[in-house]
Amino acid sequence: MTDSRRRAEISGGGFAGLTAATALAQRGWKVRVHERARELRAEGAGIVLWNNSLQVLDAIGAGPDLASRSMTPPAYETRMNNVIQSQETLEGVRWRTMTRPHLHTTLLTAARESGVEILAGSEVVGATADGVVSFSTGETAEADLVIGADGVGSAVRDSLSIPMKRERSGDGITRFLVPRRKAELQALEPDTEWDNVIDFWNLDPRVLRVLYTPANDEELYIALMSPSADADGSRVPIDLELWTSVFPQLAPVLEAAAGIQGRYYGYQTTRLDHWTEGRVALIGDSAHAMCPALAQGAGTAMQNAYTLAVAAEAAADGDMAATLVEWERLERPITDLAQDRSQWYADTREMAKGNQFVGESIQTALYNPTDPHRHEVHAS
Ligand code: FAD
Ligand code: 5PR
Repeated sequence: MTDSRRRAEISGGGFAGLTAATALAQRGWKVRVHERARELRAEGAGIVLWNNSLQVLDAIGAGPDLASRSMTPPAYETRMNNVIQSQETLEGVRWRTMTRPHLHTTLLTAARESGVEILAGSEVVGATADGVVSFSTGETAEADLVIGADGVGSAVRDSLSIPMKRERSGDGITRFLVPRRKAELQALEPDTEWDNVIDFWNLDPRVLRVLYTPANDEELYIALMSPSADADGSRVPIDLELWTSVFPQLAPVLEAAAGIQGRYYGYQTTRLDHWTEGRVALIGDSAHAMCPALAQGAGTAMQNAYTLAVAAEAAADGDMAATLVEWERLERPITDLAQDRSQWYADTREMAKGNQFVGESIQTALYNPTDPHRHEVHAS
């Protein structure tokens, strides 16, 4: 008997690719994920997810696994020159912190349990609008839907020659996972709630910032930001003397970070003229890389992965291209908003004033991509 299931070929086994793969497989599709790296693992340190992506994790059945090793800190605190500007308790807003390896493992498990075939060491070199993917081996495959989830340097995107605008910021960041060392931190600053996320900003006389994010009981995610023009501030491994002179209360965890090589990432935003081309759709950083200010790069990647799977499932035979165009029309504005706000925060450093997650800056986080009625217009 021939396999009558619809087929999806996905380039990239990151957060976007694994989410789309799982959601499609759970809808009866035959799905292959091609990951260029030989090993399936997440690069990077920690991550914050909000309601929009937590809803997606629930919908694909990965909620309990994710919750088992992640946390919701009591507050999101902002300090400027060590003076508390705000402690946002984010009442009624779902958010969680975790390590990147934990999120990646959670998604890998969900994908495998849903029957997704994951091929490590498989590099995609391009795709065509009619659904043919080609690989570095010279082989090709045909699919009803091709997904480019291959990150900011996307080969699928580049092969389609979609016009793209890239905006680079002057700031960047080096990220680490280190032990919590909560007792030592408490000894240095007893009045501080060390379970909070604490965004330590210093603007004067020198721009240096540490974003302190507990990821679970044992692991701490710290991100050290400086302008790329500051050679000492952006050096890796970090200049321990410089960082502890500005943030003495973080000495125990900065010492741990200094023992790790680290890598400095410059912020960038990429905007595409369009996200789809025939049977090909782009999601995640390949379509909409953004500055990390609102912590929505992975969140919007997973959100768009999920809504894409739902839309593709509903597409009639021969109608995939039009379905994808309509999917982009409906889903893109809420991602564009997160990109614009993140770029604005990165450019202005307005987050240093506190109350970071209000108004338009919290809208994407509150979005529920699994609500079938989310696009209905209510006449009032
Ligand atoms: P990627 O994670 O880049 O995955 C792409 C995958 O495709 C990789 O595994 C890669 O190896 C593979 N690949 C690439 N090319 C090919 C090819 N040709 N063939 C096959 N496979 C290929 N987001 C949040 O939501 N919350 C945060 O707190 C947050 N913090 C951040 C902090 C920093 C400093 C930065 C830089 C980003 C942050 N982000 C955050 C953003 C987030 O990391 C990205 O948006 C997210 O990882 C994008 O996922 P993706 O799956 O689209 O791409
Ligand atoms: N939020 C998070 C983050 O990792 C960063 C930023 C905001 C969770 C940077 O790494 O503003 O740069 C930011």
